[in-house]
Amino acid sequence: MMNRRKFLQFAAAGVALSAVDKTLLAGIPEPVMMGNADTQPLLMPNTGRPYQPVATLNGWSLPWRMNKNVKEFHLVAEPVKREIAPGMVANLWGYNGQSPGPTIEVVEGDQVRIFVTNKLPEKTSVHWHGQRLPNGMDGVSGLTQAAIEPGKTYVYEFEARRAGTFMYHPHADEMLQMAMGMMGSWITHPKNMNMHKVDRDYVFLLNAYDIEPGSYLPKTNTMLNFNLWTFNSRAFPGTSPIVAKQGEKVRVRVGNLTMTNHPIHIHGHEFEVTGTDGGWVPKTARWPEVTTDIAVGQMRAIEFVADELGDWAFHCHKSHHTMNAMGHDFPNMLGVSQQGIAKAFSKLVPDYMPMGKTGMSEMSDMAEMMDMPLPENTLPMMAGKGQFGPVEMGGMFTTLKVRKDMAKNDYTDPGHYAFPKGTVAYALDNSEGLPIEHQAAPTAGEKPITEFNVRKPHKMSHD
Ligand SMILES: [Cu+2]
Repeated sequence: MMNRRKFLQFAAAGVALSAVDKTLLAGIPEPVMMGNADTQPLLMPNTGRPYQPVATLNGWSLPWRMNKNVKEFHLVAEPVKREIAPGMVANLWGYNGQSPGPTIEVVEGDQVRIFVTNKLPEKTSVHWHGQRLPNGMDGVSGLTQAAIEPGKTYVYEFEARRAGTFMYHPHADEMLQMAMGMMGSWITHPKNMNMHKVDRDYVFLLNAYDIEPGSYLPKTNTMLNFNLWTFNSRAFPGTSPIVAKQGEKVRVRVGNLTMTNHPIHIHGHEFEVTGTDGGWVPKTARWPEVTTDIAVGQMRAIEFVADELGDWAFHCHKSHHTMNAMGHDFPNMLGVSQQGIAKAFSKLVPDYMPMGKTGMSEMSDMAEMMDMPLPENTLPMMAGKGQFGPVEMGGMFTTLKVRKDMAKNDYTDPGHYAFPKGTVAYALDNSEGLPIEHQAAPTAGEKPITEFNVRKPHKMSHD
């Protein structure tokens, strides 16, 4: 967590963070800033009522101060630099140094006051998506309040009436400001700590950007052609893993502020949707699944017992959304040799990314072979290294890492899974096939399977 001391260190080191003029802000809590895109340690509550905090994937929670009985937070809307993954930085708009902004955590029944300072070049507002609150605190500029002009600070004040998962985002020049990354998560914890209790509680937002390879600024009029699909403004392999100790009950809360739906899929486990935008799903109304579609503007909380050890994929199931910086205009080149063509094209079209003759994996190999550099500030479409080779994923992809030993509040990456001997899919190094007892026995009346199934390709090709 970035405290004041660290913030000053950052400022001294010349890191571009906005310092808010103190004289302007007398009586307002000093804004807390974040300098990097890693998953930060839990913010354990030391004032106010107790709760079990959430871990924000590639994010952090905003510290508050108690003023009498009111929890006071300070959000600063401002231009930020966000590392999407190592090798690519985007010039976004966000809050308190990052996009998304910090997660705000309160307890059901808390009286909350949020100071919002606008350091953007245009007016903004903050809408507290999903909350029950007085109409005038709903943050719809023009409709429920005047927009916050650049340089101004507005105060929002309401009681967190309903426990659950919420989001915040501007309701002023909304399309542009959300396409620039302005959003954050909000968790209202239940008053009773034993309600909806889990061992680990994660939250992140689904967001998307259209940033041309070689540029830093998102195009903000895009409706369909987004090329960067992210979990909390972070693309694989930049996404942090979801970690758990074997047997722990895990909740993952996901909010969608992109322009399309995302079927979020988990490997190796089944989950139940336990919470939606509207609150908690009654136990009798839950069913098990391995994929749940999250529509635009929706929040979903899924819960599962992490009982299977390993490094399990966790991703959006739209395969275009697990790719980075994807161009959509290339033809299907399966079966077409491109020796020589790619290099020629890349001279004419700097961001030309061919589709390979045998598939798209070929592409990354070819780029390396032909010495085709990636344009500046972009990500390979398919990236990430696993212990067995390239993962060939990007975008909305991460891993669920289940281990025998993980300390209670330890959210650090435990590294690669150590597969027990004999539990990994293996290459057949013997053309005779498996020993016969491994094959299915023929049922009565059928020809024995071995008669036609065990061929001898070696002999045939060498004859
Ligand atoms: Cu998706």
